[in-house]
Amino acid sequence: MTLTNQIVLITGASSGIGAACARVFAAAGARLILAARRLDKLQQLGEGLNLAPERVHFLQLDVRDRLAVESAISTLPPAWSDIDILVNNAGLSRGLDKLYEGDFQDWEEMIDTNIKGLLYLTRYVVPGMVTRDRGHVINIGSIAGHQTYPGGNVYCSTKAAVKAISEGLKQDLLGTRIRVTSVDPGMVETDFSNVRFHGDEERAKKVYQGVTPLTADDVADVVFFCATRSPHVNINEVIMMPVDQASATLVHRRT
Ligand code: NDP
Ligand code: 8X3
Repeated sequence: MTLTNQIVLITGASSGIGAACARVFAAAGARLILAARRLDKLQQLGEGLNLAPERVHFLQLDVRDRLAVESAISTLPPAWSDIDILVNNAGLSRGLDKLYEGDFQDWEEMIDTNIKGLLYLTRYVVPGMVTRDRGHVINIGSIAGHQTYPGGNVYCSTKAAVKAISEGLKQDLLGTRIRVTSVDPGMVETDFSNVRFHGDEERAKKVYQGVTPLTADDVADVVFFCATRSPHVNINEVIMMPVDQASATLVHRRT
């Protein structure tokens, strides 16, 4: 399936997996709507991609803000409004505390971003897809949605919710030509751990010590694979992890 001139909306495009998805879809000739809170990072990415203005549209957006999401989607210029592919990637973990010691603000941030933000984007973008009877929603879940690990409690529950939402959306879209996919990675080296540990870079680095983790590009490759199957093929779920990882808690460190 060709992606030339297809409109791809990627949330969390300012970093990591979202930025890598932007690069891979841009290279395939897609037109990109890049969304995140850090507009400067989106613009830097756009400059690096060297795309003509009609090929990229920036949305400074906090996905936790429902009214902002509604307004961003409903006021897209007509040339950008018929979104073909929605990559629900924006997300984060905060903390690795025991549940009974957890930080309420960390909880709110994860639930509001990973679950509610993803729902808002889906709710405002998918009706247009249904009207056009075409489209693809690709959610970035996690192995954390399949296996709960110590201290992962709330983050894991948000990704379990993403798994359920992907399954539910697929069921609710039965009878349409719209596809739904969940790409669920294990350890990917991005800003993820730095964000999880509130900027403690030393602690973040230790997560990947002695391991060859997945890269954001590895995940983007898989997202792209799912998006480019024949139109009658739906890849429901992909679980991927580094060779040195066997589960959320089983990691082989070589040094
Ligand atoms: P990064 O921290 O590198 O990127 C996270 C992205 O999400 C940023 O672009 C950030 O943009 C965006 N984001 C966060 N909060 C919001 C918000 N409220 N509104 C809009 N955008 C937001 O991490 P990753 O690339 O690793 O994470 C991307 C996704 O992949 C997440 O859903 C994560 O849970 C998932 N994942 C990551 C794994 C990993 O090991 N790295 C493994 C499995 C899944 P900005 O701050 O500019 O708003
Ligand atoms: C990110 C992967 O295992 O750190 O979702 O939760 S993990």
